[in-house]
Amino acid sequence: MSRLEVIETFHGITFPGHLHTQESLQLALEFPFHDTDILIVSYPKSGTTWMQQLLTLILNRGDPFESQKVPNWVRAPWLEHHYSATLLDALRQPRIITTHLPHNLLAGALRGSNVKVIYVSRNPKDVAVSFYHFHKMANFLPNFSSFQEFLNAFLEGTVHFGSWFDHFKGWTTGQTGAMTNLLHVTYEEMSMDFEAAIVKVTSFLQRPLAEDEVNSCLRHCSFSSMKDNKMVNYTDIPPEIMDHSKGCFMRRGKVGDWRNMLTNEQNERFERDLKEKMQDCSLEFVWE
Ligand code: PPS
Repeated sequence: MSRLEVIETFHGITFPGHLHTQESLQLALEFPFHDTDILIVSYPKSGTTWMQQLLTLILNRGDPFESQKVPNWVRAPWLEHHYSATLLDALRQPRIITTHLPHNLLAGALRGSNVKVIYVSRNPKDVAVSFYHFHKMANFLPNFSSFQEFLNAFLEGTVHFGSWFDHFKGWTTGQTGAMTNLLHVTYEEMSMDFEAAIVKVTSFLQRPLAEDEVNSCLRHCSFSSMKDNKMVNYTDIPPEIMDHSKGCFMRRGKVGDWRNMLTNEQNERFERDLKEKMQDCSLEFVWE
């Protein structure tokens, strides 16, 4: 059987076997972080690639060379992917590392470290719509016969990468305990005022940029620029893995696209689930 069809179940969460093995997932849990590491954490389709691009540009003081010559998965590898071990070893300090793992799985590896964690979140309705479209083009993700079927699985938390609700709560609420080195950035604030988001991130990293360097970040992180950049748009990935005739990775890049997909009934169900599952979460959401 091809790895594209393999599903790895790890700590009750399913992961695509094309990218993960039991060993690579276990290694992630025991990863020896360096205090200088910068860790991007996100549930899929929340703005991960956007943040990878921004951090690459910040560390290069706005010089776009690396962001245009090195694929995002090489310059900011996913901790849990099976091909990442050698990539991580080859990175220069400070390393940009990416993960979709939930907090409860990574808490042990992060305990006592000074890793700077940037948690990127997005309105879960937009996440669900983006993720659904991604399932159609990514041949390492299961097929769903309809959006309704996908939505049921998303709300039940049985999709690959687990429950959005658990992921979000795990990384943003009290469970993160003494993690003072965590910055929460939303897709919506990046969309609304990307310059302010740059300042927020550079302040957190204590790496202020000059005006022309900020302008370069703005230019090379724009949706149109990233849509045309082969180092982030995945068009170099063979069609048997990502079928670009079925959609684009850089699809719409909009806040509130869920309105074009969810019926009133689906939206009401989503709202009910949100209310019920997030009642123990005191964060205020600005998702529109
Ligand atoms: S993944 O597969 O988890 O790495 O995906 P992720 O990068 O988290 O999310 C992909 C969505 O982010 C959108 N995107 C952007 N939006 C606005 N501006 C920029 N620069 C940008 N870069 C990526 C991308 O289009 C996906 O969202 P949708 O809604 O599907 O368009």
